[in-house]
Amino acid sequence: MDNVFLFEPLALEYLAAGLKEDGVKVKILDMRIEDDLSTVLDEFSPDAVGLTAFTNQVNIVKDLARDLKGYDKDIKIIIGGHHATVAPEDFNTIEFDVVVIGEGVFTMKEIVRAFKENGELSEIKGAAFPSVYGLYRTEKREYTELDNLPLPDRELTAKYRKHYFSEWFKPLASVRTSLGCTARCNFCSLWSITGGKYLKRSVSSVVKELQTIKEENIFFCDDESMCDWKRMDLLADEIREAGINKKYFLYARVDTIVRHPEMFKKWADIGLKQVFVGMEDYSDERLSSMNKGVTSRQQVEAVKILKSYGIMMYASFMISPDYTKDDFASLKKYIRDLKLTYATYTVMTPLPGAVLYEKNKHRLISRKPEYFDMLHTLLPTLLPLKDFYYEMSELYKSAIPLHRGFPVLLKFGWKDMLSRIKLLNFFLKRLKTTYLDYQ
Ligand code: B12
Repeated sequence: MDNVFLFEPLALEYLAAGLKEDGVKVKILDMRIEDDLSTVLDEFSPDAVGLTAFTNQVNIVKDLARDLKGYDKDIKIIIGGHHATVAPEDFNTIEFDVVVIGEGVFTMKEIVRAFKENGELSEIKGAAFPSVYGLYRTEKREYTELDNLPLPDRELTAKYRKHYFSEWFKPLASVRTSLGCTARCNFCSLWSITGGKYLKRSVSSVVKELQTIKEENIFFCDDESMCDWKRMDLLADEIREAGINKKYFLYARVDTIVRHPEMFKKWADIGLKQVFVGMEDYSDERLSSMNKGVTSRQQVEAVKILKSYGIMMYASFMISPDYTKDDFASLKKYIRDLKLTYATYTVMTPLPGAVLYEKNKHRLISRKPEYFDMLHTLLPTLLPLKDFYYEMSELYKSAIPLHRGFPVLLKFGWKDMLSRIKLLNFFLKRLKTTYLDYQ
């Protein structure tokens, strides 16, 4: 995936900004780019190390924590991020000193302060401590108002910044404007993490942050950017008034596009180039069983609206493990009828913290963290695995006909396009043989 998109480590930049406010000396090591840990440890010699991970990265951070303790057993290791938030007990191992649940800036500040002053860690809200008796959890920490957080510290990633990119945008910066979602899809855990709330920053604080960013391309690193359309309408006005000239890429829902086309027009005028849309499925029955809250009719309309404003739809479909060959064929026909120019396909995955996970956790065919990458099925497929993955790779290969996909690929430029085609070929081969991973 890191060959397809690599985004700045915004979580670490937030945490670092908070610590620097307290006079703590901080370094960010982006090990996706610079993997020489021992040199950094020799030079920087940290007292504490914070690690972040999604579920598919759990074993990576466990190995890292082991390496760190092997280097110096007194280094305090703090783990936070999405997986620590939804399944903290998975980090109940001796390598970790503290597990942080949820938003981490203030928790991290308090932890470091307690380490420095030999203070009482158990009084810090939103933390958990590994022990042989199980994870000891402190009182829950409510989500911080986003405007109370410092702006992320991008100076600490200055040397890496040219490497951050997504398919069409390089270099790319990320800005978080909100957290949570107003929808209640059963495959997603994000709305429940914030206790159902949609937290948002003020328009002025987002504009202030945008003014500090050098990159021309901006990804709005939200769970769902457009939920509060009035706020986003205002943000577009303020961005224009401030004379900010950038290109934007964000997540939006089909129903928001259909209900507020004029707001998308406004955003297209100030630089919105691409919208990632979770289309998920062609069938209204399946959409409804996911509690997606949109219909295929709305999808058709949303495609037309974005196209009419020259915004590229980055359509994402989630293949249910119960897909038959007919379902694959119907999805392919649907995508062709919609005249989409770009689409990606993942496998519907029960992610920890989601309703879908709670309902299915007893029947997972694997629990390997690495397989929570939305490409490995974790539920039994109706088709034999080999056929399922053959059909998946066929979708990638041929659902978008060449005459429609090619002009979009051309936007990469010839040189980049050739390397992209090579990468796609490699990916397709890998996808087709994914069934072998289960043997
Ligand atoms: C942007 C994003 C991406 C970016 C990458 C972001 C990055 N920095 O690398 C891209 C598009 C590349 C991406 C890819 C993927 N993503 Co993604 N992504 C997100 C999204 C929308 C926002 C993440 C983010 O940066 N938020 C902004 C920062 C500031 O917030 P934060 O990470 O939550 O950090 C705060 C706290 O968690 C805490 N914290 C975090 N780390 C730490 C560490 C310490 C020490 C402490 C104290 C606190 C702390 O404090 C932070 C400060 O505010 C999340 C949704 C979400 N809310 O997490 C999904 C999400 C993380 N992605 C998800 C998935 C599944 C994937 C993919 C596997 C999907 C795929 N097949 O393509 C890939 C995996 C990529 C990989 N390399 O392995 C899932 C993860 C589910 C899970 N259980 O793991 C999420 C939660 C979406 C979802 N609907 O469930 N993703």
